[in-house]
Amino acid sequence: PAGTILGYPRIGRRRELKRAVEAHWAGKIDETELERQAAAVRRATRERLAALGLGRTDSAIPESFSYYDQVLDAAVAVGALPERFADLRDADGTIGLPAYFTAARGEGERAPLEMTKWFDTNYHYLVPEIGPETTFALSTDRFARQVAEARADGVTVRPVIVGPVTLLALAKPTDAAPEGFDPLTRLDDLLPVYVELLASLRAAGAQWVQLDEPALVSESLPASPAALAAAAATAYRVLGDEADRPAIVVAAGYAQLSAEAWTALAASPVEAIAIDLHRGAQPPAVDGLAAKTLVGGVIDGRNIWRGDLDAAWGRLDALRTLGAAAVAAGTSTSLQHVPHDVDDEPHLDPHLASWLAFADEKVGQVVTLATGLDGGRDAIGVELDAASAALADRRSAPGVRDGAVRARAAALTPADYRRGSADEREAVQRETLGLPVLPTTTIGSFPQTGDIRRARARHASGEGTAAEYEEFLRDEIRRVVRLQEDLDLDVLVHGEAERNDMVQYFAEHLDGFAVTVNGWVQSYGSRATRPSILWGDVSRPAPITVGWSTFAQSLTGKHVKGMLTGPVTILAWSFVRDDQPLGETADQVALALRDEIADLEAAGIRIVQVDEPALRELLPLTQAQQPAYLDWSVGSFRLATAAAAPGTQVHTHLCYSEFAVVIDAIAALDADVTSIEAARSRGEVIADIRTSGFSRGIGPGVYDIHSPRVPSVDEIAGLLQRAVDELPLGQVWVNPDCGLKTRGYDETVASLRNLVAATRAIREQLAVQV
Ligand code: THG
Ligand code: ZN
Repeated sequence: PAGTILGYPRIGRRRELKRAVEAHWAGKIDETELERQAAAVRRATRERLAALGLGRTDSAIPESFSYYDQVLDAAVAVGALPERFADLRDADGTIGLPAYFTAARGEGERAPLEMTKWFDTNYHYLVPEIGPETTFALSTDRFARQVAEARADGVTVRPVIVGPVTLLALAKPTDAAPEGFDPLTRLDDLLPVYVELLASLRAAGAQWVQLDEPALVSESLPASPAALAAAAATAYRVLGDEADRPAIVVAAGYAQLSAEAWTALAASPVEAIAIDLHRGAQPPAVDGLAAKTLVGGVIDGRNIWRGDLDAAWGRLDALRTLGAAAVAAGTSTSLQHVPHDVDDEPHLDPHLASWLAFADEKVGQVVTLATGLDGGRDAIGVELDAASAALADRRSAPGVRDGAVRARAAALTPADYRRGSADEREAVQRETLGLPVLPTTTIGSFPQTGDIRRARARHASGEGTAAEYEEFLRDEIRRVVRLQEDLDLDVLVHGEAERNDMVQYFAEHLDGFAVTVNGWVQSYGSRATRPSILWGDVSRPAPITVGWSTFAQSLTGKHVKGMLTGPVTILAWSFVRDDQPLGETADQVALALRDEIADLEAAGIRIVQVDEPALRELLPLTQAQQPAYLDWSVGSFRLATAAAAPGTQVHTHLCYSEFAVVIDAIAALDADVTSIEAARSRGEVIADIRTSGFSRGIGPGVYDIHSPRVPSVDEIAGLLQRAVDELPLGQVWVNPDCGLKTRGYDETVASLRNLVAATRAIREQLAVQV
């Protein structure tokens, strides 16, 4: 075909798959019913894609369904599940849904596979565990069944499967593996199973298969680009030389394919290569292309702008100069990173809507470009002109550029990014805040109970009065403050019952943002978020959090922290305008937060936390781009916080354990206190803090909030002891790993009680030593 997409959202337009899967987990529907509902989602997708113009019989329609995660799907297909799930397999060794879901979610003592971010996206995949002992064998016929299912409906789909190089490159060694084991060394053992898998797809009627190899674009994996390219050369020679297989398209989206990998794939016997021409540049002419189809990924698979279709056409047209047998239009990545359909957003401003393309609109763009490839530019002149007109309209639309916002940003000087001496701040704060040694606090959110969700939903749907909702939230704050006083925590929070999501809440209260109703994007498994759309210059029409924070402060003699989400995280978890550098947009958000902090201070709030859990997430994959990123991201945080008075204690919170990777950036944030996720890798985190010379307040989380387990007093005291042994006493704070929003109240109260008791025990012991 002259056009295709690399993958499509799998959760269903109304999150039908989430409902089905969660109902199955809850025991409400059996496996047969789950399979039936999943098949209905797949059928609806195929029919939708055909209606949008992808061919039913030319393999243009991808089959990219997954019950949970595409990496787990590939690991399961080749039998690469660790030993702890072995007894969940069927008698013949097949990995069915019970083993699949247990590997994804864990069960009792059986830990799930680790989850981590898929390249630099907001999607999280499950990390395969592969060791020298892993036995590879075809362990499910699910991919083949899906091909057959589509054929029965008259559709020849192109199954999408994570390729062997990426599967191994993303895997971590099993517990049984020797120190330093590299899963990539198992490639030769793995390939025969892919050979068998491809044969089974052909037998089921597949004419093409798409093997996803985004590892070939990354410079951030343990294996070097050269090692990955060498593995790809081996893999695609072996797979390509087999006769009994569908045609292969190797898809390497998410960034520029490495030069080595490009050369290797071009020289291999695969039939097609799909490259990212949105993030990546046109590759050079190399040997082997004359026998290949090139799929030019000119439509951005991970943002929601209608974009410059004419420029996309130009890039695609240029690709034809490389001498490939054929060129097809494509997306830069799977469309799993964008919502389904702009037409499903009745409340979006029509003007804004005309600038957007979600998955369905992007399919339309690909179909348009494919028509152009077949019939020449004139055949699509009308569509290209319409897209250009929408882009011009967007450039000049009110709100996209706001003179006051721009003037303020233009007037910034380096001094606006600097707070006074950190040592002096520390002295003032020690003097005035009156905090004990080892101050205890929480990250910010308290459990979001069914009551809170229901009240918010009622309010959102226009039921009840605003005053009733306010009073409900005030009651909630009263309860949370009283609870924290009873627990005897030192620095309190208001609990964030008013927030659905820590980014969406701010997006709803800032100019320049829009929010969606049905714009769900899978985050992991059955979970999704609705990223906000940052489309215009950002400003703050009115204070956002000040009322809630001051109300909470009025209830207690202890300090209540103001709670804000930082500029980098707001950008990372939104769809962000693509017409100016991210750093400029981040600074606009920072200025709005700077004003919010000033208002919090004026209202008597003495401690303000600005969360940046996504600081690490946006770190570019290519090392050459990392310094510039750290520069603007750290800069925007500093711009947000630098106007705070020396006596105002600025906190930040980051949730990931690879602390070492960004320790310098964290220090450069110049926050007074930083809390981090550390319960699962505490030893390393404390060692990293010590060796880095990080000298400000630090709260390495003392318990893992991702599990309902209540840590004992002894356990927490042990962790604290380690922190006070290795770090200066005055530096250490005591807090959980992360916010408590997803936990229940029973375990939260029990855990916090133990946290306070453990802190007291260590304080007493220290007093004795002194
Ligand atoms: N907010 C936003 N983006 C995020 C996170 C966030 N991206 C990264 C990380 N956190 C993703 N983690 C989660 C965790 C839980 C859920 C989604 C992403 C989740 N979602 C609910 C669901 O799918 O049922 C829906 C939540 C809702 O109703 O709004 O549980 O914290 N913006
Ligand atoms: Zn966190």
